[in-house]
Amino acid sequence: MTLANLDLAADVDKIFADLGVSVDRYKGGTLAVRSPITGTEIGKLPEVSASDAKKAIDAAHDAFLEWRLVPGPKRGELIRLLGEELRANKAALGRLVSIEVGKITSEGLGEVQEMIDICDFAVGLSRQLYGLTIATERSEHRMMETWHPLGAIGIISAFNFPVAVWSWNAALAIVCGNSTIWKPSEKTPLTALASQAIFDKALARYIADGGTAPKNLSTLLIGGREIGEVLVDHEKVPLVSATGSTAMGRAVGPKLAQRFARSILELGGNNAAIVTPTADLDLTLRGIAFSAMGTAGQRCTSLRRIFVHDSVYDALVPRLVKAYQSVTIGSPLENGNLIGPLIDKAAYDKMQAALQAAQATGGRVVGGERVNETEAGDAYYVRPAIVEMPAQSGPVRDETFAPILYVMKYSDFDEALKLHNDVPQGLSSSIFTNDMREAETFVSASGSDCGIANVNIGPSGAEIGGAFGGEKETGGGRESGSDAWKAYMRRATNTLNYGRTLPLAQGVKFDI
Ligand code: UN1
Repeated sequence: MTLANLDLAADVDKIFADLGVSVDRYKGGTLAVRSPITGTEIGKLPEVSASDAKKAIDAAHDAFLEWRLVPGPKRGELIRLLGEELRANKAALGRLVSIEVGKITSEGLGEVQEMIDICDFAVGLSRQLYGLTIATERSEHRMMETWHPLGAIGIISAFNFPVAVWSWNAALAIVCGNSTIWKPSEKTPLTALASQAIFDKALARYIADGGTAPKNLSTLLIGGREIGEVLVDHEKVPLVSATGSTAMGRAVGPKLAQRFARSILELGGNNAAIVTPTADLDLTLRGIAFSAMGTAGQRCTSLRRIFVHDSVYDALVPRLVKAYQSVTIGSPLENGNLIGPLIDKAAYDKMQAALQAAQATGGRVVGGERVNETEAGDAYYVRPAIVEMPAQSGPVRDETFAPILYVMKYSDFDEALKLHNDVPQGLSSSIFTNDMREAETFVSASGSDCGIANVNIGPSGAEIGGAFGGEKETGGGRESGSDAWKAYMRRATNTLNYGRTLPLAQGVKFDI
């Protein structure tokens, strides 16, 4: 089937009909959504006003006041049901992710799997919100810490992982006893609406099974930047978890700090790999191809720079160039295609500007041109670009959200490591090596300065079990696994005296 013949609007109708979402909720509003697959409109959603958004946040706060009293494992039961509903609706939601974002089918499904995985994690966590018991210096005292729910948590998500990132935050926040308010990207409100409908199904089952839950536990706010601002400025939101550009983080972070609210910021990445003399080149080729070209270079974790040792440069780079020239590009709904479209024209323009700037600084560009233009003039498919650079300069230091891989040659490991870290961003990183010293150095204190550092796999495609996030201009936040849940709770230190005297700490005397 050609792109021009695809009827994506009909697909969307069917998905929402199956989910029980009425047409007026995704058509007939003001926020137009286009599928990047064809560039055609697939929805027009009603937007919330700023004053209604404020009221919704007040209501979410009220929901929190009730939900925090529900025991953790019972809260976990709701998320268990959410995981079940996601399993039941995996194909539909995965397809909608593909339609709205342009991800290939297996990546659309993978995104929903990531949601299921975090639900499973959160269910276990709901019985493990552990605090410490701490040795006290005073006799007949006990000291401990307790983790309490925090409040109505704001979630601002980006287009590229339109639903997984919501679920990382929402599943944890809810088992931790919070309510959530979600402002999705204006580019991807349909998948948000579908996820909220799936959440509502889980909630209805939970209540039918005898569970107690307040109204407005999970709120979706569809709107533009001004709605994000309402969320960031509202005094009843103690934490905002925001994913997006560094520019967005620079606007949001100081505002939250000003009112002493917390933030989890997951911003730009400029992820690199070092390919050393002992690298397994077959594995390296596959690792680079997936991380650099996959999702059309539109992951925060996408591979954007590689440093290749001069002894393996000629054995690897021509093979990579060949892979770039032969990779299959086209409708992400069609099996066999590995590269779908860019999200929109603005992304395409930014890619072309970066390639021109790279050329102007001595870069040799292969690829980057538009494909399928005659079939779908409003869709932006590109051949991924591979650019041999004489140095790490010009656009190499920026995150361009497109499939551009900058290739640089090195001869000294320490120098490569230095260049690896010499960019403003610090999300993810990798090394391809079979040299134990290089591998261990890379993940050591003096190695990669990123939040994620991998050996013999690319920088993208992390599992949910680890904490996800990065350093420097990436914002410092951590979401998802490990102990990231602690950011969604407040910690109280408790000292209890079960004796009849009142010894003071540090030997202080105060006898009256
Ligand atoms: C993102 O691009 O914002 O590690 C998230 C990965 C995915 C998540 C990416 N699990 O590539």
